[in-house]
Amino acid sequence: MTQKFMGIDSSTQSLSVTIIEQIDQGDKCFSKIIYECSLNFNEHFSHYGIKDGVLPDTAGTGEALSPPQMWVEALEAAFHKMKDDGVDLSSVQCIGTAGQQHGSVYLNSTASEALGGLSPTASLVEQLKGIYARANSPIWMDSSTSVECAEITEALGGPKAVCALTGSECFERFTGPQIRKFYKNDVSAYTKTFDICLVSSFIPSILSGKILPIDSGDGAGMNLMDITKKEWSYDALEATAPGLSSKLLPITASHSIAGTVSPFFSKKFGLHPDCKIIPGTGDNPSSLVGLGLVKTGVLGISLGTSDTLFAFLPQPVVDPTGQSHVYGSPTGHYMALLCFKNGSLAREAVKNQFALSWDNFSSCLSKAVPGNKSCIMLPFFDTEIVPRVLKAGVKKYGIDDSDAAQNVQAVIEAQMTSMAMHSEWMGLTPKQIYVTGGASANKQILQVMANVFNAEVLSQETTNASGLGSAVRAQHAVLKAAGQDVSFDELVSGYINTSEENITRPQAEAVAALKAFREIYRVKEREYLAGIQ
Ligand code: XUL
Repeated sequence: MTQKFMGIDSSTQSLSVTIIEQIDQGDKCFSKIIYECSLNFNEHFSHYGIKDGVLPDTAGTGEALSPPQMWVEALEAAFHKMKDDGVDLSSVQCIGTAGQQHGSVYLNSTASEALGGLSPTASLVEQLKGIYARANSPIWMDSSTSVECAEITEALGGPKAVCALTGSECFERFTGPQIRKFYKNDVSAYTKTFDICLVSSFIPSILSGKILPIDSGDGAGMNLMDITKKEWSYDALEATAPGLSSKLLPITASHSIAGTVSPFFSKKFGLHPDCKIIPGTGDNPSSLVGLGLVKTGVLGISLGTSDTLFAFLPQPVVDPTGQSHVYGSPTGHYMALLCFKNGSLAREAVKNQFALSWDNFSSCLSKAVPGNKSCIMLPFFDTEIVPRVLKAGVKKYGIDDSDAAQNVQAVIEAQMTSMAMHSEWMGLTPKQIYVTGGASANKQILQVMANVFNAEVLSQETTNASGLGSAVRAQHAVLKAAGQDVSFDELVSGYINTSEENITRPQAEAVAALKAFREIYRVKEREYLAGIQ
């Protein structure tokens, strides 16, 4: 017997779908990816005026907004694409979703009815255009809420208190400070807001035709959830904006079943009316599952629009440096995460500056002498989250601006070194790192990673662990509801390719050179940060 499960990942620059098939053979079952597709926002939805999924920050205030209607249009377009590609959606048992973290969608009093009454004869975009109390959604790239972060921090008793309560200090992109800014700047629109969703709860709300709760994985990225109780913290809600508790549904567990697919999707695209929907989670918690990090011992790195470094935690452990976050893991446990904003866009900036192809970019790295003769780039092409840099500006030490190879090497060595350096507090010396995200297909980048971390690096057949993780979460929820006690560990074990040719091993000489490089980088970064205080 075969069953299918779908994962949808609504990320910054694209919306992607992953379908897995479970094949039962006697008392054993195994699963594999049978379909993937991705719709890039620049390519398909530039009519929203976005670049790389985000509206231009014309005022230069550090705001990063995206139109929620673009995500709606992308969702329907993905179903049209699956239909055109001949995917049989009738055997999909359950859909799991993931979204870029922290981004919020503000719905008015008409949203519930509009979602519940969607007609298959009209488009989603047409039918949902009136449901917003705020036209554009703040997303994780936003750095405009320092004032609100300070206000919430003070009300809650200081940075350490906020971190102990919510799992993170107040960060500009987190949803709580964003809600506070919205309330302060447009109290009338805030008052008209009936429901606040995260991107990760908005997408499954459309699929199920009813507003669904936020899960504890992504809820932890708001500075609003009590991290140990996995419930809203009323102190944090009060410190953020009046009446906020009435705009949020209670937090839910990621592995519950939240509903079934709405008639819009079953009638229009042939999904079975009993196809289940589970609560959405953040793209990083979803990647944790997709990469198989359901127990300690291995580190995960995602090289996407943001670069993130994460690890499974059985219990919440707070970062003494205040730079990392504790989020919920979809397994019911926790994860530690560091987020670097200058990920793929910084790599692309260097590639574009020297008009390189990705092949040229890689060959620059393959010829590089590790440590770049101590030439250093601090790659703050945009503002940065770790370390906190609120004004963009690339700083170069000893780098020749006309030397493409030196710049390529400098940006990659800086990114990997920064990740290793800022995760030292975790005290992990991983033997293996599992990687995902678009740039995880680049072997030369993985070689630098292996050398900087002195660890083996393994990738997957898919570069979208978040979509895969959501499909696996859907599978787990259905098996659990049917009384089959299959562990996440069993479900995820087959997706990492452990064959010899997929392992990028550290090279002893390069490891030593990059260890020395890390100390020089540490000094330069400290000096730079001291200079911008
Ligand atoms: C994590 C974060 C980013 C977004 C990108 O805290 O801000 O990784 O989730 O999608």
